[in-house]
Amino acid sequence: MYRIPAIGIVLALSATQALAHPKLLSSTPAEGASVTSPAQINLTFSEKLFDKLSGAKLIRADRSQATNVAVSVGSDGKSMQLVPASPLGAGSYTVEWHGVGGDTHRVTGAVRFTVR
Ligand SMILES: [Cu+2]
Repeated sequence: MYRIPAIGIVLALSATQALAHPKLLSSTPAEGASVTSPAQINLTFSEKLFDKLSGAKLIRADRSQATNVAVSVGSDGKSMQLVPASPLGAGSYTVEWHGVGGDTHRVTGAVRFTVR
């Protein structure tokens, strides 16, 4: 009877953990926060992102997209910044982000906040 060597299982598990797909660790503003108009929005991830395959949109309460927002992945690959060209007016916003990390999975998520 063929047996899978234990060392093979250990290597397979550690490879999986090293390439876990990116998770959002934190954001500024935080999920659900009510803030004064932010100069920029920052997202921090658990894994490096490929900047060409990653990005975000800022969506207003009426589902329109705020188009005057510059989106970039930080030089460390683990953060994303959205910088509005002009101050955000009062209301509800959703950051809809997507990212591709080392395991090549496309991961998406959203952060909601309110400008008061
Ligand atoms: Cu993954």
